[in-house]
Parts: sequence; C-alpha cells; structure tokens
Amino acid sequence: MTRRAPIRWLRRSEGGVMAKLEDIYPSRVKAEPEVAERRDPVVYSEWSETAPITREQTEFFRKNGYIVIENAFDANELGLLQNEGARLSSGTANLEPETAITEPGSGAVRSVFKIHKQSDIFWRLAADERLVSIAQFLLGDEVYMHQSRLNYKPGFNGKEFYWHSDFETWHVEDGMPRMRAVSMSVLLNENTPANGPTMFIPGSHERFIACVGETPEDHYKQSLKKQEYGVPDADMLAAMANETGIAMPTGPAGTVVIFDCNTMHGSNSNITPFPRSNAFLVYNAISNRLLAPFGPKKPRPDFIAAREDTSKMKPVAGRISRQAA
Ligand code: 6CS
Ligand code: FE
Repeated sequence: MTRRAPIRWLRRSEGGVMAKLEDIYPSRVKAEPEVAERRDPVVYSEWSETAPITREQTEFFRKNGYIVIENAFDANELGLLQNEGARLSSGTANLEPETAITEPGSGAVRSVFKIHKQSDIFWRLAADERLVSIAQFLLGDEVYMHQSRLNYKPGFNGKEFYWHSDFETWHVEDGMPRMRAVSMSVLLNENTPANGPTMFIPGSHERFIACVGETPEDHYKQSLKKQEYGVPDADMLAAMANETGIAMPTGPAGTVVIFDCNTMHGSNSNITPFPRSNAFLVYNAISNRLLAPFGPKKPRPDFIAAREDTSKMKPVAGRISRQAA
C-alpha cells in the first residue's frame, strides 16, 4: 500500500503562484525504514533500430538497473584520460578547493568533483556522443551534467563506498524531483574482483528505500568521505540481496558501466596495490532539473549538484584527442 506522502510546497514559485508539489519519495522522515514502489519509468524511450544500444542491452537495463559497455574507448583515449586523472590528483591542478576530497584516515585523494568543468579532457569525455546518446535514449530527453567526479580508490588506501541509492541523496539533499537520471562509470583502470569494483543489487532500482535519520547540517562534508545517513538498513539490504544477488561488473580500462540513479550500489575498500580509478558522469534529464531539497533547507553546493549550468549537452563525435579536447 503506497502511503500518500505529505504535501510539500514547491519552493520555486511558478509565475508568482506557489505550486504544490507532492514529495512522492519521502525519506529520512520516519523512525522506521520503508519500501515504496518506483513511480517512474526506467527506460523513457521506445527501442528502435536507431537506438544507441541493442534491444538486449535495453531490456537488461530495464530489468536490472545497469548495463556494461565493453571497449568503449581505445588505448590512446585512455592514455589521455589516465594522465589527466593523475594531473587532477597531483595537487598542482589548481582545483576549486572544495572539489578535492581526501580519504578518511589518510591524505590520499578519494575523489575530485566537477571534473567536467575543471578539465578540458573530462569535459570532452562528458560530452562524448558515445555516452550522451545513450543518456538521451535512456532518459528520453535532452540531458545536462548533474555531477561529475573521479573516484580514485587508490591502492592500499581506497576506502569503501557503503551501499546507497544515489537518487535517495539527490532527491532529499538536492531536490531532484523524479528518477530520470543515469550514472556512467568510465573505468580508467582495470576493475578486478580484488580492487573494489562497484557492486549492484540487480532490480533494486524498482524500489525506493526510505532511510531513517535526519540529515545533518552540511552533510556532504562527511558523506563524500563516508556516508552514514541516507543508507538503507541491513535488514532491507539483506532482503534485496537474498532476492536477486549481488552483481559485480569487472573489466579492462575503457569499459563503461551505466546504472540508473536508483540502483542500490556500493564498493569495497581497496587493499591491493592496484588503483581502481573510475570517472563517474551523471546525466540528468533537462525536464528533471533540481528544485529545492526535499529534506534540508540549504541546497548542496554547485560542485556536487549543478544548478548554475544546466544547459543541454551537445554530443561531440569522434575520438578524444589532445587537440579535440
Ligand atoms: O552524495 C553524492 O552525490 C555522492 N555520494 C555517493 C555515495 N554517490 C553519489 C555521489 O558521488
Ligand atoms: Fe553513488
């Protein structure tokens, strides 16, 4: 039984009249976790021969909430991306200070955010037609970059990302209205079963897990290092994992793992010598731009949740090269 969510006022007036917007995915408001059915499509477009992915890939994504695209980028492109990734974490890239996140317990770089705005090469990757065309197809709309980040998961020091749904955070803390966003993880190093690849619970995207616990002030300052709010409870996770198992896509650098904004995922710490650096690009539908957060009053900063530049992305064809960045 889907409990009707409390009516909430839209904090952005439409032509002077405050429109009411129902929060259909309330979370962090109850003392007990809850499960609600997804109330949004997974694939927003009809498949046809002109689609950028096969019918099988489309149906796999609809059912499981993720797909794997192999060999999307060639060795030359990967060399450019890997060198650029190293430059961004070197301390000499003149980054916006808040965008570089270190690992809890060490000074190792955990993530660099907003890479599409701080690097021509990563801007070019984000705008690549091979990625944007799939995002447009899955979301059935023009798209913009909601968030980009390079998660380095360095050898020995790369700590885990506990289980979570990105959408739960993006809805509660960023005001993302509906499930109409998709993440693309471009593997810059080989992801093996040993060095902390992203794990998914297949089919979990079809349920919205409402979490407990009130969001702390400036939560992102903690959550980007180690997320402790907006994470599902163990019973819920166990039930889902027992139902459909845990998938752990691995593959060589150049593989792209695409997953729905609401697919439950996480990854283990990396105690191997081999880094697991992946570039994450989050495409949001133009029709799904952020409103006021459904939880805390204060929106998160632009480097995590784009509000300043939500212009539609124009896909760029061809291979990534130093000149064409
Ligand atoms: O809060 C966020 O937006 C970030 N946190 C996680 C664990 N995944 C999505 C994103 O990187
Ligand atoms: Fe995530």
